[in-house]
Amino acid sequence: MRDYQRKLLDFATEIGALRFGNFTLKSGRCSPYFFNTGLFSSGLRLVHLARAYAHGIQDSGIAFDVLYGPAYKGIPLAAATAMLLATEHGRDTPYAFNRKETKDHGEGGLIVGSPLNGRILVIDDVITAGTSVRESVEIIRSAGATPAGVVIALDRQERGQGERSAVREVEDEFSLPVLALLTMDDLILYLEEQGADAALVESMRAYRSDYGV
Ligand code: OMP
Repeated sequence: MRDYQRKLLDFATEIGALRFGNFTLKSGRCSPYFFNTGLFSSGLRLVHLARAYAHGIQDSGIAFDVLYGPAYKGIPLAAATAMLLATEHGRDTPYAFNRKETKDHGEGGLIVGSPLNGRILVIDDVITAGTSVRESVEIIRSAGATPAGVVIALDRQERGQGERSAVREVEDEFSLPVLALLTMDDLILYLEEQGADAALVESMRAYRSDYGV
């Protein structure tokens, strides 16, 4: 695990953004953990999260022109990560996001911020089944731009619509790289390193083997 990944895990645990217990997911699955990026809800918390995204993006070497954050959760992620890319990596990156409702007055349109020109990197929170990523690819293509990749905080490594993982399905279907700052395997490793309760580690492993790939 890289230093920025461990720091993100330490901080996410500290603020309760990464929780262990019983959670019902969007997919209906019952999960022993939940990662809630909505809890990075202060200036300092957002800096920690955006710093990890900026590191991951820089390390990945994915070439792109505009960072795109799908509404609503992707909006602060795109804005904050563009700030960290500029202030900590000397890379002034245009960013954009979509409205959920098209406006028919004022500036109009579906996209706010930089126009979607060239190669677009989608920034999102978590991929479980990949629903939200599919919508973003459609929006980018209909704007005449090219999706360049997807960056997410957590890949839960769960099966998507078929037997492959949701992330692999997105990569194959759209020929796009998906960069995850963390994976479920990283979480299990982290719990073991921290000497977590054996029953918790076991429940994570059991979930991974039931729904994972
Ligand atoms: P998909 O759109 O099916 O990939 O599900 C991803 C969404 O599930 C995220 O955008 C969240 O709204 C939510 N989610 C989390 O935020 N964290 C988790 O650990 C799990 C989920 C989830 O419900 O699967």
